[in-house]
Amino acid sequence: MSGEPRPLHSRRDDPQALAAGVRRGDLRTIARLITFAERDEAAVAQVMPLLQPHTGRAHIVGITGAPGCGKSTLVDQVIAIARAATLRVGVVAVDPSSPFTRGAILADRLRMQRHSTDTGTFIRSLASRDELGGLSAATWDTVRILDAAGYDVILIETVGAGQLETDIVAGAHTVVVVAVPGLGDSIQAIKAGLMEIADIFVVNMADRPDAAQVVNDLRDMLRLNPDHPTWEIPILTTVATVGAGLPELWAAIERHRANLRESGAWAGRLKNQARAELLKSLDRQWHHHVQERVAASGSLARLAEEVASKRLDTHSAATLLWEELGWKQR
Ligand SMILES: Nc1nc2c(ncn2[C@@H]2O[C@H](COP(=O)(O)OP(=O)(O)OP(=O)(O)O)[C@@H](O)[C@H]2O)c(=O)[nH]1
Ligand SMILES: [Mg+2]
Repeated sequence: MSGEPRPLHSRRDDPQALAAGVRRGDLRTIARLITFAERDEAAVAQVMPLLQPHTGRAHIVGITGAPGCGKSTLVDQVIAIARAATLRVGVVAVDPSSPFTRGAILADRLRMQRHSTDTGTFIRSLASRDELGGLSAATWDTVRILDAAGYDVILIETVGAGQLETDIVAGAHTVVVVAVPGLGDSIQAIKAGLMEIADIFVVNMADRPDAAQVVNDLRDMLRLNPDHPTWEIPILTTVATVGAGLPELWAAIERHRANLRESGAWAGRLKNQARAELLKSLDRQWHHHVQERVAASGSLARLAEEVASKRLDTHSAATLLWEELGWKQR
């Protein structure tokens, strides 16, 4: 990730052509642009302004929960239901450790590859990470690309393991948090950050013992925190492997969408997400700028030498470097 814009590779990478391809729903172009987003390539910064006016239509649904709780299996089932309702579905699986299991989806993807005009389902995994918010930026660029391409529903699957993943999914319109029985204290098993962002709870693997206990624990927990004036958070049970409870989950997702529209909260979610994203983007640009300036100044080696030979401490050296680069102290 250098600060220098990379050259565009070919005519196909012309921003206008890329944007037009995405708008047409051309799968190769969509895939290509997402790859650019993953690599933080200059082309993305040139294409996104062209796509932005065409975003805002899709219902963005986050599905999160502990590793192996059945997120991908649920996503598979949700895709099937949405497709049956003739909706087009985009899926962004962030850092997935297990593959989509459903043969039908694989078949769908093969079919789509053969008929590149079939834009019914688009599934993309993002596995890259960087602590400056690169994963989040790539995820949301991907969401926006799929939104501009006309996908009606965009599902983001993230493992609810850390703050990074929680932040990513918190910007979705509708957040589905998945719990499962058999992980000991069921509430403890759901990370605190996830509890707060859930719009819908799903207790998956309801074919296992103790699913009812998890439901009860969640219900008690919600009773203790009743601060959702316009939306009563449902607790649903599913057996994702056989699709049990899936129509009810889909109905709840649709109900939540209608609720956001009616309450006026629809745009608010994305505004919060945009604000967080903007700060991260600023951080990254600033970071690259500082790196470049430091590399160009030549002072780093000299000051490091001073620190190594104990003539300076790191804090004072950083302050000197900061001043040498012409910046004022805070
Ligand atoms: N018994 C039972 N097994 C399930 C159910 N849902 C999913 N599984 C199984 O649980 C395993 C994990 O399912 P995934 O859908 O890959 O779970 P995931 O949450 O996407 O996993 P990661 O992406 O690795 O975090 C698979 O073997 C599924 O077949 C369910 O309702 N009941
Ligand atoms: Mg998965």
